[in-house]
Amino acid sequence: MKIVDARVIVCSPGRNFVTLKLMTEDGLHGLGDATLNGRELAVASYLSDHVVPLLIGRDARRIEDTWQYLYKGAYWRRGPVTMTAIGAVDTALWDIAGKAMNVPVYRLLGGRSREAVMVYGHANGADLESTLSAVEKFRAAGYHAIRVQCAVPGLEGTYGIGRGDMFYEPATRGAPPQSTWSTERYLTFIPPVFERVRREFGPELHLLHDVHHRLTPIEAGRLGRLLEPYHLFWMEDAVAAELQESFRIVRRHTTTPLAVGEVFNSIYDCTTLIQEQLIDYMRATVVHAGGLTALRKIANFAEVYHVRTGCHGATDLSPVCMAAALHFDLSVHNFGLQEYMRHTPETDAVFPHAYSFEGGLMDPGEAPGLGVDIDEAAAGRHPYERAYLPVARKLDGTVHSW
Ligand code: CS2
Ligand code: MG
Repeated sequence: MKIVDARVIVCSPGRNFVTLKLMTEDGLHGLGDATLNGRELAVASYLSDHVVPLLIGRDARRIEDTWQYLYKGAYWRRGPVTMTAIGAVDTALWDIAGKAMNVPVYRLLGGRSREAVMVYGHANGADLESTLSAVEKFRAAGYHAIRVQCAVPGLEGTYGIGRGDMFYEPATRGAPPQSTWSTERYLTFIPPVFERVRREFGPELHLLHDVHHRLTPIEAGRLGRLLEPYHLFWMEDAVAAELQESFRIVRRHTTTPLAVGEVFNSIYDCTTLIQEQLIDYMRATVVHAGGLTALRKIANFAEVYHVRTGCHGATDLSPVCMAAALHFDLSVHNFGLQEYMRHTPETDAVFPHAYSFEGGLMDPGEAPGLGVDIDEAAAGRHPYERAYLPVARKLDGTVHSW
């Protein structure tokens, strides 16, 4: 089953997406998400200029071999651009394999390990009252798990706070916006927010919080300890994890469960974190960690060390990645929780899909392959527009950690 053609489709239905479409001689096609927020065209070029010429004529059934060929054969290993491109090819090949065998991808991955996939929604607010009403909206919509973010008074543009009702988009078109940051104000402000949320909503709801890599290890240990009475499901990205050993310090100081990894693109980014059981949830995802082939290996390795999965699922991961994540989540034994930021109606129209949400749970559906397609005519009506994530500066102007 030879690959005979490939297209890299860049579109912007509300935000930018890069999609790889592989076509086989049998008339099948497979899709892979290749979106790297704020650096989209680098991946598009990596694919069209360097990878697609290697794919034409290859057997689409050789998923593992193609992964190894692109990873080990390139000499230059790892990195977000490379791994996103490999992830796109790998995802498209799993999609083709499912269609060729007329089964949904989760069946190829070992079948259902659970009835459905629990997801968490994003309750954001510009102040405490609007944050509480956002939590209520998600609770009423059936979510069992809710991430709570609240703008810190006196700081301009706290990252992670949405614009619009039940919708959140991290990037902004044009030049990178700036936000301000103060660890002192943040650490004073956040614990009482959770105290209030627990008081209003009771003990059952799973609550999560994303620190967006803003703290040092000892500050993160302090925040984790302050949040212990409100028993979070997880505290996310408390510290940037290039230095995996940092998490030893965080772990020593708190029993709040820790999640990290949305920026990871390789198993080598998390070997210490996993083997030393320094984290509870691994957030690497299909698109940025090299596809289903690579993510399954990370999950299987993590299973040995009591680490569960908690895939990143922001709006900058396209519905193609969302579908792949749901097939993965449904099948892998050590699944923990899946992030679900709802895409805009324009995005959903470009990417018709079989996955569905009901009562806080999602299911990838029974369509063969991933169960997601791209309407290329609709995509063509939304041309690419350069966009960036914000840059954070401390109150004295110093660039702050992401
Ligand atoms: C966030 C994202 O979803 C999350 O947990 O951290 O907003 C993330 O910052 C963006 O997806 C980055 O592209
Ligand atoms: Mg995050």
